[in-house]
Amino acid sequence: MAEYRLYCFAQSGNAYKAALMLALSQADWEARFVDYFNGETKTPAFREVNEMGEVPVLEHGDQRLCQSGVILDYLAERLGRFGGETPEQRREILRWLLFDNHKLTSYTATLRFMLAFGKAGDTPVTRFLRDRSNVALGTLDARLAEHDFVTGAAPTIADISLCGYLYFNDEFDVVWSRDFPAIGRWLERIAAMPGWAHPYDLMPGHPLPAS
Ligand SMILES: N[C@@H](CCC(=O)N[C@@H](CS)C(=O)NCC(=O)O)C(=O)O
Repeated sequence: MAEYRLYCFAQSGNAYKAALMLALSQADWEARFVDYFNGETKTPAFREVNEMGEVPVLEHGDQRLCQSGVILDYLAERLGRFGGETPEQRREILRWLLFDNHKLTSYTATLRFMLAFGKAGDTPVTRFLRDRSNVALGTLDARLAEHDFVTGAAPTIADISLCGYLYFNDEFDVVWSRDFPAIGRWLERIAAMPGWAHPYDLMPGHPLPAS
């Protein structure tokens, strides 16, 4: 059995944040596939694993953690990677983790879900989500026009969190070079790091079976 066990599925950008951290840190980990598209996260058995009914969930020894930001913080501490050096850096990482969870991932992931899996097309709801996602992406793009990584010259768990959904860009109709070029260059820098893999290659469950 591997040292770390991650409940995940390939289409989950939130689970990707934890999986990517484990991969970039060359940790000893294994995936535990969660059959989200057949309702596993809604089952009583899964609620025993996570009362919030979500992936990712990380098991390590007798610990069981959920919420990608908490998992990233825990892994940074345990693995000694991507966690920042000073209290100021750690607060800066926390600032971007909160921005990601509230403003970037929330709107972008919901937009992508509705387009890619809900086949919603162009509706008032998807237009609202796209506007909100674009504002958050614009904030990130402006930051990355000035810095190689979100909190400075080196990658941290803030980068790992913020990029969680952004390698799925063809599923929410964003072209980085056209729309947010600094984000595109940053995604290439992350993808060049040893251990990087696309979410569909890092976690089980892709492609989805034909419905
Ligand atoms: N804030 C949470 C979000 C986790 C989340 O939304 N997970 C989704 C998959 S990407 C999920 O498991 N949803 C289950 C459900 O809604 O039933 C985190 O960062 O871990």
